[in-house]
Amino acid sequence: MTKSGFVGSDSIRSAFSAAMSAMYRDEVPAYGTLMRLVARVNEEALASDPEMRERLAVTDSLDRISEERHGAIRLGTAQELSTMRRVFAVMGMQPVGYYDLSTAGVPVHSTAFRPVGDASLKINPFRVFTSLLRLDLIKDEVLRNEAAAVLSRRKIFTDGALELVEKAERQGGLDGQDAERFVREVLETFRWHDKATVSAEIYERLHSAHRLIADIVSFKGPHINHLTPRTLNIDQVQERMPHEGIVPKAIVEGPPTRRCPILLRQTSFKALEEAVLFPEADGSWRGGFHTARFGEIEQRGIALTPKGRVLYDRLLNEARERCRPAADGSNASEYEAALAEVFRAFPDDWSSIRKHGLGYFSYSLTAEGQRREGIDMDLEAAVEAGLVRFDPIVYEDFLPVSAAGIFQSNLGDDAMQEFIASPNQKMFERDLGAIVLDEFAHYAGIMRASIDRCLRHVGFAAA
Ligand code: OOG
Ligand code: NI
Repeated sequence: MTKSGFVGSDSIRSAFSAAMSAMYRDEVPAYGTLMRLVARVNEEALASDPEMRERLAVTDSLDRISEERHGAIRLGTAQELSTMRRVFAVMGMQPVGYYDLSTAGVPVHSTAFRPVGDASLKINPFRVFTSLLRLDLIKDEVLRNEAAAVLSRRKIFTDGALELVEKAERQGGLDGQDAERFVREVLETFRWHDKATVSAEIYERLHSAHRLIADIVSFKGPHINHLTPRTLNIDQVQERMPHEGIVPKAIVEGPPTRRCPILLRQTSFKALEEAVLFPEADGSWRGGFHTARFGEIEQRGIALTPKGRVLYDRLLNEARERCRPAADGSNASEYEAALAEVFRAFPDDWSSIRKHGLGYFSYSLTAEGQRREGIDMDLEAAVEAGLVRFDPIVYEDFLPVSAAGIFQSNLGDDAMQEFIASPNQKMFERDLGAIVLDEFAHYAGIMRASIDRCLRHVGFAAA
């Protein structure tokens, strides 16, 4: 509770992510199975690596290590997106980054709503990858207009949720009772509805334009389509999923296994086919199926600078040119080998990563550095002398190629489709009603602030 009597936005976010997790485990039992596997693998990883255990005990809460880190939704209209921005703001989540997925054959563009401050991330890092349908990429004009008409009629937020968002904005926060109600009301927007709002015939047409379009347009709201806990050993979970009766996607997205983890590695179990009902003209319901919901896991590494990211992108492209991963997993080990080999060109010790300017680090005084005062040394010399240490800053965002891989494998493996690449951040920001935060500038700012703190305390000459 803050001084004003309002509940802190970090607490509201924590309550929301816990409520969402409970709802999703209930709705998608395979997700509960994945959560249990992740918790087991994390326990084993901590038990077998006391050094990691010690390190994580300092920086993270060990008892919440296996909790969700992110989820994802797909929205249909600008109005839905801008209202969602206001909803997330109440929970201390800001739009960070712009992701164009049209290049990868997915007709959406996206941002991630997430906490940005270090303290907030520590309390609860939950974020939501949020995509907006690009109706402008649907070629068939009749279908495009039909989809727009269906979307314009739906209301994805409850009246209670809208009322509480306005109240939070007006007052600058919510008291305990309102916060509790807010979480309950907002959760409704993310709930699964097994009754479609369009006929089976329209669903089929949307589906053949793109499966994602059918998923976004045909239902009452933007059901949460996956949640993603953190794993300490993603390769282990990937390997063990089949023993638990869940089918993993063909490959782990992102960089290969390394000593010094970079960016983000993710994998998922494939989306389930679920029974749904379509309304008929005579008021009855017709049975059918829809595939949308899955479970994912993630393991994060250091945030890369633009220079590091260019190298990462180049190497990833090179690996994919050597071996394009097939959706059925038939060449998965060949792809993994190509990836590992190509990524040898990316330095794999923290010191080299730092010296080459490839990653963002947080600098702090060592115990020895704290004892000494007013040392006339630049930052590099102080690092050399053991007065200043550097720790990797964790990447908290997403990767478009990986996201496309996650989308694709959960849309069905025949869904690959070509769109003309057309990033349109301006249009996205207009629809969002705000500008997205630039992730690189954000990490650079964290690094800069940590350097300034060092310089202030010890009075080093300018770095
Ligand atoms: C979002 C896929 C992207 C990730 O982890 O990269 C994503 C979606 O399928 O809606 O969540
Ligand atoms: Ni995800």
